[in-house]
This record gives sequence, structure tokens and C-alpha cells, in this order.
Amino acid sequence: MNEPRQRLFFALWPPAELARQMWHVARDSFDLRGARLLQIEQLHLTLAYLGSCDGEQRRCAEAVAGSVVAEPFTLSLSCLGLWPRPRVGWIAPQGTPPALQILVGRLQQGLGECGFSIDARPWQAHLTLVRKLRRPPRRETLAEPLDWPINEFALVESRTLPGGAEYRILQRWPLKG
Ligand code: 3AM
Repeated sequence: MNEPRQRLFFALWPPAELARQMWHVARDSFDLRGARLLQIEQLHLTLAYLGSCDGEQRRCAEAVAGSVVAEPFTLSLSCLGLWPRPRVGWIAPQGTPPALQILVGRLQQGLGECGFSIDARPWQAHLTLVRKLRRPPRRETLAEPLDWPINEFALVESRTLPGGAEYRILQRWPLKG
């Protein structure tokens, strides 16, 4: 069987209303001259990047996802920042909730057993809002954090189209204690 390869990652996908709020925060907080604000429907928090996968790798990753035990939690997004080298503007929680760290750790461990090589850089909770950003945000802290109740995670396919990246959620798994 000749299955096409897919570029995959695990992510938390915000509900549409929260994504819209984040997008407005980005538009109001970053100097977007020369930069590219992501589209509302592109916004997500990457848990683990898998890269190009064949069918067997995808099935192994899905089995890992199905075996993850991690509690639902609320993510309070209150910090804005710029990473100057990738020139990415982001929104992030002040600290990573233990349940989120556990979720990522379980995914990384299982994916390692599937043979995926996980990014050696330490994982940092963030949602990319802006690319090609040159200047730090006008404000680094939100007076009113955006609270995101999280009770599931998703496997997502990324496709590069002429107009930019297009993401498609392939499957979702509920968080359970
Ligand atoms: O969630 P952010 O925007 O930080 O940059 C890509 C995006 O990160 C990242 O995976 C996320 C979903 O597309 N990504 C793309 N290629 C990557 C790679 N080779 C990568 N992360 C690690 N290694």
C-alpha cells in the first residue's frame, strides 16, 4: 500500500472565539509593519512536532496519543513577547501548568519510543501570533489574561500552500485524569 506522507504535529486548538480574541490582542499589541499576522484559524499551541510521516509513523503517533493520561486544565494566557532570531511574536502563559508539562512529557516519551527524534530545544508553551516580527510588543503583560479551558488535544496535518500554511485537524483525544 502506497500511503502519501503527511507533515504532522500535536497541538492544542483554541475555540474560535478565543482565537479571535488572541488575534485582536496581537493586532493591538505588535508593530506589524513588515510582519505577518497569522490568520485566526491558523492559531494553535504546538505540543510536539513530528515532521513528515508515513502511515506507520502516523499510526504509532496515534497509539501514543490514545494512551496518554493527563488531566484537563486551564491555560491562562497573559504574556506577550518576541523571539528575535526566528522573528516570532507569541502569546504565552506566565508559567506552564503541571498538567500541560505532563501532557507534553508523555507525548514526547511515547513519540521517542516510536522512533521520532524530538526537538532537542526545551519545549516552551506559546502560540505564535506573528511572523517576520522586528520589534518587541508594546505591552508584555495583559491586564486581563485570556483563560482557555483545555480538555482535548489534536493531531494536525500541515500543508504548505501558495497562500501560506493550511492546517487540518485529523483526530482529537480527550484529556482524562
Ligand atoms: O507553533 P509554532 O509556530 O512555534 O514552526 C512550526 C510551528 O511552530 C513548527 O511546528 C509548528 C506547527 O507548524 N515547526 C515547523 N517545522 C519544524 C521543525 N523542523 C517545526 N518545529 C520543529 N522542527
